[in-house]
Amino acid sequence: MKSTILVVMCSVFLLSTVMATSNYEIQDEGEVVVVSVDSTNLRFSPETITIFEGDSVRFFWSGELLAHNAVEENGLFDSGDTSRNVDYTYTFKIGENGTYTYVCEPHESLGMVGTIIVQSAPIEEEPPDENPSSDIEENSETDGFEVPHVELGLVIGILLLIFQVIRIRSFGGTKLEDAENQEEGLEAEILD
Ligand SMILES: [Cu+2]
Repeated sequence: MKSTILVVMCSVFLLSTVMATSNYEIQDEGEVVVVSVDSTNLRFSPETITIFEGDSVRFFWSGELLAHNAVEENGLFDSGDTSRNVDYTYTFKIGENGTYTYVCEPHESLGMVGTIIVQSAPIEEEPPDENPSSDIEENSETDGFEVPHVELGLVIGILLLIFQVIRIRSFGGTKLEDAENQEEGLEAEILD
């Protein structure tokens, strides 16, 4: 009975930890669109891109014949000095939606100009309940405690167990039944 509570406690704790972690990762993710220099040596490729807030543009070229850079006309981003090898990434933050023009400074007059259209971040629906972490939890229950990062949950579970034992002892035998009933209720709640 108590070991069941222990396992349930650990599972709930781990589940919440994993879910918090994965939410953070979802927020952090954005698409990365690469802009390079085309074969004419005087054009960005692609010249126009459309992305969302949270996405990144990576200006990437190497071994070019000419040295280039990418500078937003209002200074939002700037890849720095012109170079034949550039690897510079700018991530558009929430609120930075709009249309941006950037140039290669030495070749602007020759038409080396690019456009980035940044759309507002899509309003995300609750992601469907494909929850890979719940599979891991089930495995951790059946396999015993073989999942390496189970330790913290285990420690908390043991502390709760010790707390229960102390409480039952200090309340004496007459309260034991009440405590057991409370545990039943707690377990039922968690399992719901
Ligand atoms: Cu250039």
